[in-house]
Amino acid sequence: MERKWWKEAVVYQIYPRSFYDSNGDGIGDLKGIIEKLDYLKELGVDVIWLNPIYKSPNADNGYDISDYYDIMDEFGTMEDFHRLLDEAHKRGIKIIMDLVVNHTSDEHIWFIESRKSKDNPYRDFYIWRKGKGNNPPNNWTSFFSGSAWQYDETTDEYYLHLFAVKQPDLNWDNENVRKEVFKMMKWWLDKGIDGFRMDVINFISKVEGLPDDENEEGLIGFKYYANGPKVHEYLQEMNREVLSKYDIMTVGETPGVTPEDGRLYVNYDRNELNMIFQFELMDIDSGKNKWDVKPWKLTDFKRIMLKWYEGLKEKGWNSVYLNNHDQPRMVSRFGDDKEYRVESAKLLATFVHTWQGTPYIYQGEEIGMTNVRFPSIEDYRDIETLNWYNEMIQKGHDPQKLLEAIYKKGRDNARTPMQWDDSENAGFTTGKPWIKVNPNYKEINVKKALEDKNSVFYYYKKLIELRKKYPVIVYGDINLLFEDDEKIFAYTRHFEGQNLLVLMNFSKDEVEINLPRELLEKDMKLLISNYSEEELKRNMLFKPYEARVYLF
Ligand code: TEU
Ligand code: CA
Repeated sequence: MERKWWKEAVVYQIYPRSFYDSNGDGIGDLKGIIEKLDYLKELGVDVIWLNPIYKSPNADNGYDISDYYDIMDEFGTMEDFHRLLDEAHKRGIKIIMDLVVNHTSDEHIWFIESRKSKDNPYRDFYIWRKGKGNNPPNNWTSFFSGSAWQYDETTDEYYLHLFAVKQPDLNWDNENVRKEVFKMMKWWLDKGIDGFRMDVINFISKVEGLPDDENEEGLIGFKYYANGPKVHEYLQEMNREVLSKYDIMTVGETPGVTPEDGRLYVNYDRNELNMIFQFELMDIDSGKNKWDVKPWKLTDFKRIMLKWYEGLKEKGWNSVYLNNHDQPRMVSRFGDDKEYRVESAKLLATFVHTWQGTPYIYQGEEIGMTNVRFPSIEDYRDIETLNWYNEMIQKGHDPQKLLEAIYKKGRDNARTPMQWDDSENAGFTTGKPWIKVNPNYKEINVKKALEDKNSVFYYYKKLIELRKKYPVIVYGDINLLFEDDEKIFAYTRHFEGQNLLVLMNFSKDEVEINLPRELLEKDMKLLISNYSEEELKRNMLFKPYEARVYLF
């Protein structure tokens, strides 16, 4: 297997708005990130992925970009950005940027021009269609509730927006759109950035004719733009024109992708992307839709991860993540955010860092931050959450039940400010934060974590160190043990004579693990565990959420 720096790297995702506020306006900013680089250096991460920092009216917190060549006012200036890149590089940390090119803001100059007239040179940068009588051109729905079409009076046509009304979709079939995007990507790469995370990159090619979806459930129209007909042609063109000219890493965000589709994006010989984010694991607890939460099973968890491991094996590379800025906090979703918060946060980290693939840490995960339960809908900021809530209220649903779903799945769970210390507003800002802090910040914060050698933070630090020391953790193949067990997740890994045994109890019960004889006979060296050495004398009796990693 070919060694690559981005396979060995650990990525840390920063949501700048909620990371650290340097000037007291209640909004995290680039200077704030610079101030915290030493903290990230201490943790040991190699790459920072920055959520969008471009100029934006913030309908969707920066995913609606009005100028790709400028920095969002609240976040600082281009000079601040250059300093951030420089200071990160000085510490040996790379920076990848979010590339949001399925859509722009409706305040982007291209769209302002586009909507002016049917013969404007930019008209064809977006997807405009005539309505069907008084109805939109087709029945597709938006991720953020309602129709995916917005009527525009000026020219008496509709434009397509898969996300918010303020996020019109670009028309990738227009060669000039692709040229502009590639030019912009080079402009950033020439500044020395180290790669891109590409927002919904598998949505850029829509099926010709934009047909009605006969299946009127869930996200209507999805199959007509997810992994569309020309997506691979466009990504190969992007690779040829831009990516291949730099030593960078790329990761595509690709909702609705199976391992078969996945291979087409990441197989080495296809020259498209290095990695993608699969969503099958994130959908593990979804019923009719993300808000309809059903219990998840460990056997499904294992099955999905194994399928992706086998699916990309030797021909491509996986990314491993359990949360991000769109998802609930992993310890609340897959662990226990009460009695066993620390243990289960460490257990989940053990999985992310010892499975095959590049691990992605989302800010705050490394101190075990949890979901939040705001008392009122007024406290929420996320457009997806608010649009859904309003739509459901109009349909007559019970507000309290809606809040319960938001507590489990709302995106603001991940967007509350980073908890730095136990002072007011968790030390995130001296002003009024743009979104309230999680009230548990007195208990869960960075200052406390750094003072406690048994903290979640130091466990992450150690996992990252182990990854650097033992190539088997990066490159080893995987063999699952006890595949059908609903409590135990266990596997061995092998690489060039190095062997690893990972044992994890994903339950609140004590569980005895009966290792197969051939493993019992081996000389095992414990590399890391989330219970104390003293307790480990219990041998193979595993405490709640206990995790151990052995080298043999
Ligand atoms: O997310 C894409 C996406 O599919 C999300 O709508 C996701 O399914 C949803 O958030 C889960 O609840 C990306 C970005 O990560 C997200 O923050 C943006 O809002 C979205 O694209 C539009 O740019
Ligand atoms: Ca600020």
